[in-house]
Amino acid sequence: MITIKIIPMKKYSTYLASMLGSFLVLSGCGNQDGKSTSNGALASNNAEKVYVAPGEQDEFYAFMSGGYSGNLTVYGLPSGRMFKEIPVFSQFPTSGYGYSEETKPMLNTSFGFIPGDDSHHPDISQTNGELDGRWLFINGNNTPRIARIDLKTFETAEIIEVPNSAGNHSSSYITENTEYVVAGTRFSVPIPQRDMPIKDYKGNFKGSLSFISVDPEDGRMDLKFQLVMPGFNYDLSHPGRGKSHGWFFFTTYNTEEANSLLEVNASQNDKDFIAAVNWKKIEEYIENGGGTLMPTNYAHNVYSDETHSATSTMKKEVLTIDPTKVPGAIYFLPTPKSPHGVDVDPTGSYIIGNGKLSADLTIHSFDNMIAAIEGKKFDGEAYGIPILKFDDILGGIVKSGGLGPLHTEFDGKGFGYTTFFISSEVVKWKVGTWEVIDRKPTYYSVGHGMIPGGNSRKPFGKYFVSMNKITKDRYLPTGPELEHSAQLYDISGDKMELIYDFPTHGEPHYAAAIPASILAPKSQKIYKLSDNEHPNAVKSIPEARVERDGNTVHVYMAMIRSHFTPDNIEGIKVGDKVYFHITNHEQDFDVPHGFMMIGATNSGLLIMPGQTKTTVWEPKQEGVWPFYCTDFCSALHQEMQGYIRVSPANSNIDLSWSVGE
Ligand code: RUQ
Ligand code: CUA
Repeated sequence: MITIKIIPMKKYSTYLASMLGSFLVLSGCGNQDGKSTSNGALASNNAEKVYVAPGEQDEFYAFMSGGYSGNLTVYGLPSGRMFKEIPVFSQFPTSGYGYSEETKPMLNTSFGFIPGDDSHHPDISQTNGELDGRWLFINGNNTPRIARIDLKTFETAEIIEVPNSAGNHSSSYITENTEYVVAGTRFSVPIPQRDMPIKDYKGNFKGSLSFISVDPEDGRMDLKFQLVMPGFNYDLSHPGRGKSHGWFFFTTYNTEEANSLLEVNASQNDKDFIAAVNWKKIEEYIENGGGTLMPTNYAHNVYSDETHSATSTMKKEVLTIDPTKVPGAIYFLPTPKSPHGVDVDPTGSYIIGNGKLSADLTIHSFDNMIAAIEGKKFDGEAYGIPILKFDDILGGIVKSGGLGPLHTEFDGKGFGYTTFFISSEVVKWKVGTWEVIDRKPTYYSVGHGMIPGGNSRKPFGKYFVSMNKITKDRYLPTGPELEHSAQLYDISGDKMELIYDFPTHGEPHYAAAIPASILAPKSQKIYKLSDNEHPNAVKSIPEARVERDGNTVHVYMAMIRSHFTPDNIEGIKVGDKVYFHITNHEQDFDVPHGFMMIGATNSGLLIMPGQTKTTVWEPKQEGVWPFYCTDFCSALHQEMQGYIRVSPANSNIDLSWSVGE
């Protein structure tokens, strides 16, 4: 029996709910029959702007989060061509990531092996507040993790789990010298986790904000400290930069601390907070011996390009910080209407709160914030954390005329671009005067927007990409499921111009883009075979062999156009566990070989030049079973195959192997 309590809603939320409903109805504009139309954005000069002629290359790399695919996709701008899907938090049969013995440890967590996740917010490493293109960080939202992608190899190089967190959403943004990548919890939980009644949430659950340091040389992550904050929902975050470098800003909602029916109960307070965290002050506190080590359990997984293998280490403690013990380090900035995104302009002077139940944008001034802190002008406190006075810190209000602002990006020319989910539009406004300059519809219901370098001191303000939640009639229908849609706007002039639509994969929440001129020259072409330190690598043909150890058989195999060494193996028995350790001997760019074995209960492998990968096969039936190369590598690719003879468990056929006999 379900009892429904009627909770009085404020008029405003009723209004919003009905507005939301009507916008969704309005936004279906019926071109569902698959016929092309000539209206809209495809004027010929717009076509030229996105046309990258055959053989030409794009101006930007755009990295789009994969949402519930758990991955990251790479696109070119302006063409919208997809170049690659990079597996991060999910098993990926295309390459064998998460299936191969070498990469399984990457998906290890304190909960065990996790084959998927929900990735949201990529951010590219910076030096002096400018994109340096060394690494990209992205969060796993569901089982809290942060990954580092190496932008030389476009491979996931490291994943660190975030303990005491749940719904790792206000992540993975970096400070302007990549000192820290930050991971904040969306869902507050008991810290440490324990069995307790849910209704005792208020005052007892906590929200953790984690600061993970990044080694400036090799990018290695290390969970430095975790702020244990009041039990709000920490939604998004952004670093200070320039004058505000040393601060980090986190939005909160559900300052009501409701534990049920949040759509109503977490919309009661007129204002929630942006938490301003002075991490440099916290560093000082830690240097003076502050903080408490808490026992916990989290995985730290690191991939090595030398051994072509990952290791997973379980860490056992985390340094926690009680915010009330570090006076002067944390303040709450009141911000209207359940803010979602918090964004900082390229100069670091303004902190933009995007109140998702609001029409206006609230701009906090960093200078005003510092003055208010110095003047000790507080409006009370929450759980011992001082609340600044809204009017004292206000820098301005953008009267947007839109509804449901989510995120703001900057073009580096003095303008902000804010996405509005409910009114399905992007609004361009001027930093400092707060006047609205332009607005354009999005098709439909935009989440994040992205300008290359838009979260840095130096954005490249040529394109704006809107990442839309609802696709409806933009493409040919593909059954009930449609890919999400991105739209490209030319923002080089005064007015934005919608020039292109392209589908995206999974649900790209945020994206990060960088000029190709920074990344392309550094892109790695092969792995040197001579540098291969995989313990099971076959670095020269005479090392190829097959060895038995009880019921386990190790096949040490080499591959080169267009054969395997060995390619005939006998003496395998039903019930054996056969490990194929395969080394690709090619030393040319773009010559991977693949490997698939009939009846193997995992994916195949795709092995790059100079690389070694391992997969397991457990033969269940006697017979002679083939394997082959899955990647069309030469004119004789179809000849790249081999056989394995599987005999009964009790047979006495000797183990033997050969090639060319
Ligand atoms: S958050 S738009 Cu992760 Cu806005 Cu999705
Ligand atoms: Cu190797 Cu096809």
